Amino acid sequence: MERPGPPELRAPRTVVISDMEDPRYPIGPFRFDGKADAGRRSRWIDEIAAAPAQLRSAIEGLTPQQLDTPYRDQGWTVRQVVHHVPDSHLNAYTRIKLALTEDEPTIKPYEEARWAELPDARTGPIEISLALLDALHRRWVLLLRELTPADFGRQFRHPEHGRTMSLDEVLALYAWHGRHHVAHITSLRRRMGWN
Ligand code: NI
Repeated sequence: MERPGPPELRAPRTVVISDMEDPRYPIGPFRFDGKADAGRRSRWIDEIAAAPAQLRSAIEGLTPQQLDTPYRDQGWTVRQVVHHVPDSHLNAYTRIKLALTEDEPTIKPYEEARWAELPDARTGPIEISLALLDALHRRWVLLLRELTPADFGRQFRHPEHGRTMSLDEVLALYAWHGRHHVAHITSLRRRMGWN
C-alpha cells in the first residue's frame, strides 16, 4: 500500500513494505507451520485466555472520540475492532464445536466486513462486547483445556478455502487473531501519543 509523504520520500512501486511496517498486520500475518504439541497448544490456549483482559487494557481510558478513530487509513474504528473480536470468536467457537460433534462438517463463512458495518458494531457501547468476550473466552478455554490430541486433529471444511482445517490450526489462528486486533489498538495509541 502507498505511504503518505513528500513525493521524493515515497517508496517506489517495486519496494515491498515489510509485514511489520504494514499497519494492517502489526504483529505480522498469521502463519502456521503445521506443528503442534502439548506445549504449543497450552501456550495458544493461554493466549486465548488472556485476550479479553488485553483488549480491555488496550482501550482503557480512551474517549468516545478516540474509540471512533480508524486504526488506519480506510480501516475500522477502534470501536468496530472491539465489536469484531467477539463476532469473529463466536463464529470460531461454533466451528470448533461443530468439528468436535460432527464428521468433518462444512462450516458457514460470514461476511466480517459487513458485520462490522451493522449498527451495533458501528455505534454500540464497547462494554457489551468486552463482557461478551469475557464470558465467551471463559467458556471456550474451559473446553479447550480438556481436549485430547485426537480432538485437536479433528477438522472442518471451509467452503471458500477449499480445504480442511484442523483444530490445531484453528487454535493457533485465534490465539494470533486476538493479539492481532489488540495490536491494532495499541499501535494506534502509540502513533497518536494517546498513552
Ligand atoms: Ni479479525
